[in-house]
Amino acid sequence: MAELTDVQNQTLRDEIEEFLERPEEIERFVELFTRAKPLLQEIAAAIVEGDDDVVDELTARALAEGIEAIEIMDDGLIGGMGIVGIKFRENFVFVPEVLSCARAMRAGMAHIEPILSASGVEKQGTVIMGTVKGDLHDIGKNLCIMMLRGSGFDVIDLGVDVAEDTFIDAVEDSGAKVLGMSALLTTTMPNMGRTIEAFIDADIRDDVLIMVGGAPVTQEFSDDMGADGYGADALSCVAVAKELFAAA
Ligand code: B12
Repeated sequence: MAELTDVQNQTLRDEIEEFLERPEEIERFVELFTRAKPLLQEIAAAIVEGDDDVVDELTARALAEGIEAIEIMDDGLIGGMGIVGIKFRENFVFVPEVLSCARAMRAGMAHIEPILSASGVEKQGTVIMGTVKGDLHDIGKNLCIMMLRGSGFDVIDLGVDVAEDTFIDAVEDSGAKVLGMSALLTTTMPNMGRTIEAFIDADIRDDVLIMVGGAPVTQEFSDDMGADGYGADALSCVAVAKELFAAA
């Protein structure tokens, strides 16, 4: 098992030591950052510090050095955001700081997206994606969209705080066969179920297959509300979309 001293990056070592308390979370981040390449550790540290200029520069450098876009995303960008999430949960940082970190994350994603999208894979169909009503979290949804586009899907991004009717209009207007909903708040998760009910009420539930995701969402919750698929991360979002298209 890796030890905290095995993490090369001083900022990340300090962050783990000062802010992480749960043994399983300490272990997870120590493992992740011990394995992550030094440059990706620097990217994670810059995300934690909310420094978008540094994330911008280092992500470009990592790509220029030949590091895979997915590896930069997982070990650098998502790794750093994971620490931010814990600090936010434990009230060590507040909304303004998290917004800076989210801006830094976007600066990195801006380099990754064109690469994933240009991978030249076979076209797969159209997916509609949106974060449900009342919810402004879009980092995870945007990562899913990047991965979907990179896997050959056309994606209609409805953005955040998307009302039931907007989802319905988008399906009717585009004829898309798959719809993905994201929610990050326990208070907005029920809006996924309400949206599914709105599709039933509009008599078009059979026209579209619906997948759901977001940190608090589980397979059980997805089954209970009558969704057709659930994915825990951006990779499984692509896998679920493929399965749903195969079943459509
Ligand atoms: C960044 C962030 C913010 C930013 C959002 C910026 C943005 N543009 O998104 C800001 C500062 C605006 C914010 C605001 C708030 N937030 Co906030 N936020 C977070 C934080 C730290 C990280 C979320 C994130 O981006 N994670 C990284 C991404 C990569 O992960 P992800 O979103 O889970 O997505 C992955 C998977 O879930 C999956 N996935 C996601 N969507 C989908 C969809 C489909 C179809 C599929 C298949 C898969 C899938 O794939 C993604 C990629 O792997 C979380 C903490 C956490 N641990 O989640 C809190 C958190 C979600 N926020 C929380 C809270 C409370 C709030 C506020 C209410 C705070 C406040 N007092 O104002 C507001 C609510 C605003 C609103 N109405 O939405 C709580 C929610 C608690 C709860 N039980 O509901 C959390 C958990 C923090 C905590 N307290 O622990 N937040």
